[in-house]
Amino acid sequence: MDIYNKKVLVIGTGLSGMGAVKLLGRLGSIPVLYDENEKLTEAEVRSRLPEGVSAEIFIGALPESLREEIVLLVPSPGVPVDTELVESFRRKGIPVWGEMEMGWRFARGRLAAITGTNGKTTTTALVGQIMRAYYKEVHVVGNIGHPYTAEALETTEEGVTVAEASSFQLETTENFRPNVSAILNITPDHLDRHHTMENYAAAKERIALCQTGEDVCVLNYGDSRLRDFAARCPARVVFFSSAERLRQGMYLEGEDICMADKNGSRRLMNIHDMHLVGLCNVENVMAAIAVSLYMGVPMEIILDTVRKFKAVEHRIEFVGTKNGVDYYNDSKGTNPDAAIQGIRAMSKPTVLIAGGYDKGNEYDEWIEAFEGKVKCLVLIGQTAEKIEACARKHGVGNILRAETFEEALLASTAAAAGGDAVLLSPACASWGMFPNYEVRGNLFKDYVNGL
Ligand code: UMA
Repeated sequence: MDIYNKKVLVIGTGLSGMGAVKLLGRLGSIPVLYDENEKLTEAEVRSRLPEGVSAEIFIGALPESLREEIVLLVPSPGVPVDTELVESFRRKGIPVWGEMEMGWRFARGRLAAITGTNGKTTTTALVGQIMRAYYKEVHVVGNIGHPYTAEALETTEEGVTVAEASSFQLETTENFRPNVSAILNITPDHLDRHHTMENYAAAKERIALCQTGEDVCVLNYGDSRLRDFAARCPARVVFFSSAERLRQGMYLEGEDICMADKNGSRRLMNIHDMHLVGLCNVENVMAAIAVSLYMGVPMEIILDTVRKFKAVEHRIEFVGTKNGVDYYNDSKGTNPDAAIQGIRAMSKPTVLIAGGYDKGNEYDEWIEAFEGKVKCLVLIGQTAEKIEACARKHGVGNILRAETFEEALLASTAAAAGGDAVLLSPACASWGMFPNYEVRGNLFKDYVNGL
């Protein structure tokens, strides 16, 4: 497709939109940047344009006349693709390529792409670190916070790229074909955007849809949906399992991570030889080992890097002990399933700060996972009422509601005594109160460090 000197519409002026504009500018096409947020100003958006790139900018409304000139649409991940705007272009046969498709089309070298409801950032960061221990040129991109589009033209045939792909980014792929893909797990999340579990799972499966028998897809054997997908998956499937011994693949036996292949099975490492904690992280590590192996890294380098790797920020991150109370930042617990891992990792009576943006999730399973550990639940945001009703139904009695995040922090400290833990693990996205979960987590850490 020829986009040289042609107008390409980029929707959204956040990280991903700016990455797309950078790529389009360097490819010689004419980026048209559009954002629906009327509070933005053209001057503010212009000040964030990548260096040396110019773009036409429209805020709030898109002129009808312009629509005829657009040859390609690049929506940011946060932009739903079932809207009238996107549909109107689709009806005219205009391709809709999101960040993953655009990045992949213009990148070179080999690609490992990782998705899943939970654990994808940790796994991507770990695979990135493993690649860096072996290869000279490594790019880590995508949902992890560095748009693939911004990096695509820096890649060479010798390089390797590791991409964290969200369901939002996979919804807008067409020919996207990683050499090695991984789907870690699929549990309910983002149902406000995808509407049904089937749509959400279908978006995730798109990571492997254009792969062939020359490629590898790493799947979680413990996830029945993914086990079913294996039969339809066009790539060679490699399973990992934390629950049962596999005849082929990676599995956990007692406290050992093992691998079985045509040469038999062998123990790779003990789970206590790594810094990551929790069964979810054992699964992330098994997936990372499999992905890295099929990306060509020798096993001893993989295991050496796994042993050195520390947890990523905002994921069950220990912040410090203040007045005998342990504070943990799990701001990345943005859905009930992720937050279950957060509360499961606590061993002391816990004051839990939760609530936020309503993605249409149900909270029963998460609240059942409290198992009497939560001595006080401090709720914030849009979901506070829904969570409170659900928690009371499950017999959680001590619930406080806070209007602001600051109020919630002060209330959590007041509710905790020496020997307790305070955990920020919201089970909800931060949107509406914060731009992203990093800002939420950093505010929590600043508060704790200032105590
Ligand atoms: N906008 C519109 N119309 C809409 C929706 C948004 O114009 O209907 C505009 C907003 O006004 C805003 C811009 O789009 O100006 C924001 O775009 P965005 O929401 O796609 O955010 P970006 O800053 O571009 O960041 C995106 C990802 N964000 C989302 O998926 C919501 C980032 O993932 C990602 O790191 C980045 O691209 C680079 O790839 C964040 C995330 O929360 C971490 N991801 C979700 C998750 O992990 O659960 C999927």
